[in-house]
Amino acid sequence: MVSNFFKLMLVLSVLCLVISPSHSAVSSIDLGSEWLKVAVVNLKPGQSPISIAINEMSKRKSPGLVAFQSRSRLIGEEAAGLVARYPDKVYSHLRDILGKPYNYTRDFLDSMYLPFTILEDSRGAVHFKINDDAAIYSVEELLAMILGYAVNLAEFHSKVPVKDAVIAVPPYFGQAERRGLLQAAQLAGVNVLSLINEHSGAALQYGIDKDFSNGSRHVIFYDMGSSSTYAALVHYSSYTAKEYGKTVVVNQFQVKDVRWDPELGGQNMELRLVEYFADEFNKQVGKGVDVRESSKAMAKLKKQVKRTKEILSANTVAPISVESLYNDRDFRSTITREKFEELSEDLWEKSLIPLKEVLKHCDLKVDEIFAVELIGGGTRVPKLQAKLQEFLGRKDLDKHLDADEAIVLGAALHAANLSDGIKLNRKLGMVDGSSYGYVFELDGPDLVKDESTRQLLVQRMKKLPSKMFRSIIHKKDFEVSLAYENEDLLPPGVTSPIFAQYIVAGLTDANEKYSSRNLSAPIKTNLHFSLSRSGILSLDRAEAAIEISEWVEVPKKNLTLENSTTASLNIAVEADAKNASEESNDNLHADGGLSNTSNSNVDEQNTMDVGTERKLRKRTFRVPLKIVENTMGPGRSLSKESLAEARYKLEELDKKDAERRRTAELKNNLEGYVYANKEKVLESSEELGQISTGEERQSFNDKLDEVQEWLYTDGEDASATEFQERLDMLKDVGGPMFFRLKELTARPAAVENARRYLVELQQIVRGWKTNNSWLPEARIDEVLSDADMFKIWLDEKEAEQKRTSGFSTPAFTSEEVYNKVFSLQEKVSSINRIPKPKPKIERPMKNETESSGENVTPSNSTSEEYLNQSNQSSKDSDSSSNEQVDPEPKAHDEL
Ligand SMILES: *[C@@H]1O[C@H](CO)[C@@H](O)[C@H](O)[C@H]1NC(C)=O
Ligand SMILES: *[C@@H]1O[C@H](CO)[C@@H](O)[C@H](O)[C@H]1NC(C)=O
Ligand SMILES: *[C@@H]1O[C@H](CO)[C@@H](O)[C@H](O)[C@H]1NC(C)=O
Ligand SMILES: *[C@@H]1O[C@H](CO)[C@@H](O)[C@H](O)[C@H]1NC(C)=O
Ligand SMILES: *[C@@H]1O[C@H](CO)[C@@H](O)[C@H](O)[C@H]1NC(C)=O
Ligand SMILES: *[C@@H]1O[C@H](CO)[C@@H](O)[C@H](O)[C@H]1NC(C)=O
Ligand SMILES: *[C@@H]1O[C@H](CO)[C@@H](O)[C@H](O)[C@H]1NC(C)=O
Ligand SMILES: *[C@@H]1O[C@H](CO)[C@@H](O)[C@H](O)[C@H]1NC(C)=O
Ligand SMILES: CC(=O)N[C@H]1CO[C@H](CO)[C@@H](O)[C@@H]1O
Repeated sequence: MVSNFFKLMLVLSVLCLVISPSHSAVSSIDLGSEWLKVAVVNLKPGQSPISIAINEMSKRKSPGLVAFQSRSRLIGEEAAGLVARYPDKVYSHLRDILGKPYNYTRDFLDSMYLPFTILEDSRGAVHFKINDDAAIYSVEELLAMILGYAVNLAEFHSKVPVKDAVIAVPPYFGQAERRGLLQAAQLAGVNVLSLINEHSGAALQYGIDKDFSNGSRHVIFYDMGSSSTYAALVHYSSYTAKEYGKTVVVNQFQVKDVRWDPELGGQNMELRLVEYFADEFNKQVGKGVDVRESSKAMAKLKKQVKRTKEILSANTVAPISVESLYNDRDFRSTITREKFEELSEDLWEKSLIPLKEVLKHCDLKVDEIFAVELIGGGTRVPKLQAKLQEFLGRKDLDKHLDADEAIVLGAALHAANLSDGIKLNRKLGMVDGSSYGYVFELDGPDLVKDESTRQLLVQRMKKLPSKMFRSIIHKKDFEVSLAYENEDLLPPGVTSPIFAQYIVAGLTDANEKYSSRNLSAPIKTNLHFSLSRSGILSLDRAEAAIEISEWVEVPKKNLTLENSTTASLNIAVEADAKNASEESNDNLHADGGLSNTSNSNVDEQNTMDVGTERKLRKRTFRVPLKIVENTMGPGRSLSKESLAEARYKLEELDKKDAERRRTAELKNNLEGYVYANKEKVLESSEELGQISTGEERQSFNDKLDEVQEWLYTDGEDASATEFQERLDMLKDVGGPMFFRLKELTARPAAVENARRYLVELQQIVRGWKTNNSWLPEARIDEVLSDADMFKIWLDEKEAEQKRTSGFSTPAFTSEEVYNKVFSLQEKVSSINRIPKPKPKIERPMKNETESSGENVTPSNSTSEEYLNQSNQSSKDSDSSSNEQVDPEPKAHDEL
């Protein structure tokens, strides 16, 4: 641990030197199924550039929980405190049920003893019914709250606004999960720079401080988290490149493969213990009692079992103890590590499978692997380590990374690399691949299904990001579905391989419109797909490509040029075609897109025209087609309306949270005021006697008592306004009294101060008169007269105060005195600032005139030059445009 920490510091200090300063902060979020970790890249001087954002309890990881309890929403640590008491109101494992069908989610939650009230939404996914206020929240909405919390932690930690983030996701996250997470982030107002697969985060953190120029290596990252396990094979290497004429070594890594078990993790072991202890408790109690019937009891048991499992990692026996587990009965027991390992017998073999698969598919032997780095909390279990050692035939396992934080720190590096404001000088190229292979399928009227209507679009591990392009020939509007390539390798819980459906519209129309033209090829439909950096596949654009042959009049060129002109015409057509595909509509409707291009090409070549001739020319038009997304099922994205509604709901909750915080603060203020002043009234009763009547004090004291009483009865759950009103009321009563008390000493002190200054002022003025003869007489007289008036005011007010009772409003205040002193001082210092006039330096007149003469000349000539120039340039452009006037007739398009 110590050495890990030291290493981390080392990396950070290296980064310190290489990140160029600027004022932005970006964050990374490792969203686990139980925990979330947040890192911040912040270039404030004096801070380490990449750091973990600790939460309000000073912890480096926060519970990924949202709770709704007595009309409040609580997130993170606040929610964690409620799990054992209100297991049905603290929502967890949201990451694992995002985009999943209802049935899967229900079974999953049941297996975890999570007693949430769930409903099936219109998509077939779940949403949650929150009992207290009958509100309903989607998984996306709850996740948005957690992501918002994460970004708040980042902002709180870095003290600057953080909007950009990279979010780490498990490799088996499918399309619905990735899209859903992006929507949740959008709802939370988080700008996701990219999602990153967890293994890439770890691989980045591993490689950032290493040099692979002496040899490439294969490293496997083995991660067992609380709900899933994966093994990723990563190849590190380096290449040399030229940079500013220098040869530099660039290190890089590529993810070769990743294999997973999405339903195997630390929590499976915990569940084995939970079942074991539940049985034992039932046996202890007898009488057919089943502790499983109480979700509260199960929540308590689960919480304690986590500790028991942790203890077993370092000990051979561990106790468990739960006070009042069920029906007021305590539960106490112990378990040996041996028993625990026996309970989880089948899990140990299972845990090796991802590792074995990744080796098999990459055709590598164990001894070709440089290191197998362990990350994730699950890898702390001794039996798992023993199994891995046995399989790998190694004595020592590689634990060079922080098992908890490697991913989030690596993701932060990625965020820094992607953000505009931050430059990482330490470079590490990263190539990750798609976790799944994808196909597209076409369907529609008159579409004969064959090998062309179902095609592989993305091969597994295809580089992220990528763009794909496919052409098909068809005459009518059709449907495109995107699906997982392999039905046996779907994301957990997903039942249908199809994850997106689109209708491509406008093709039928285009066919009708152009079929009468002299088509030189059948109308093609081009489909443009993209696989984003976040691993999301989508159909971005579709267009119909129409190739027409037509005769056009072109200017006859002189023979030697004819050949080249024709060639350039062809090039022009091609160029136009290419460009049209990159640009959108503008060019496509245009009658002129093509002719413009060809014209300008011809212009350059030829200025002498010898009449026109007819030529056969091929032209390609691209007509954009409309794409309507029509995805069905639980993976469907929230509609625009749902998003707007969700945003409104979240804003309302945020407002309520802010109000709750304000109320707590105002209550605290009121309590503080009552305590402090009750004490004051007691302690300074003598002084108070000088400035207040006994009646006044009694009345204030009574009011304090009254409010105190109220605070612990009706005021317990009062509103912010009620607290504020009472504080204002108390201040109205107590304020003048305490003010008089303060003035009792402050006023004489102020007067003394003022009189001392008035004496000092006389000295200053005397000094001016003798030493600073240049100071204007009038200003000095003004100060003196102000000082006299001030003195008279002081005398008058002091006399008035003597006549005034200490119990009533004072004749004057210390503040008034200080203000008058300040304004006098202000005047004095403004006189002090009047500079001594500089003795005039006598310059011979001749030289002065000479230099001013020099000045005039250039300014005169410059303006002349400028005029000349602009004249000339306008002439130039005239003549050139004359030359450019080209008699060649434009080709007419009758589109
Ligand atoms: C979900 O489960 C219910 C009963 O548990 C069953 O009737 C229904 O067919 C299931 N739906 C799907 C899509 O599997
Ligand atoms: C590369 O290897 C050589 C010899 O094995 C060693 O001297 C050198 O320090 C190494 N360089 C790096 C960057 O590791
Ligand atoms: C950083 O950005 C560069 C340039 O876009 C890219 O080549 C490289 O793979 C990125 N590396 C990481 C770790 O994101
Ligand atoms: C149609 O195109 C062909 C070549 O593709 C050409 O031979 C023919 O003359 C064209 N017909 C018309 C009417 O333009
Ligand atoms: C064709 O153009 C070239 C170059 O512009 C010129 O030298 C030549 O005289 C021209 N020939 C005729 C027949 O006009
Ligand atoms: C046109 O150029 C091609 C080769 O580019 C040549 O074979 C052909 O003879 C040329 N035709 C004329 C008319 O110059
Ligand atoms: C495409 O158009 C852009 C300007 O819009 C131009 O700079 C570029 O050269 C064109 N590309 C081709 C291949 O003609
Ligand atoms: C420019 O020079 C002429 C005499 O040469 C003078 O009359 C005129 O005022 C000058 N203009 C400026 C702007 O100095
Ligand atoms: C008296 C004086 O400073 N004369 C200077 C006037 O300017 C010329 C050149 O500009 C100098 O050479 C003289 O010394």
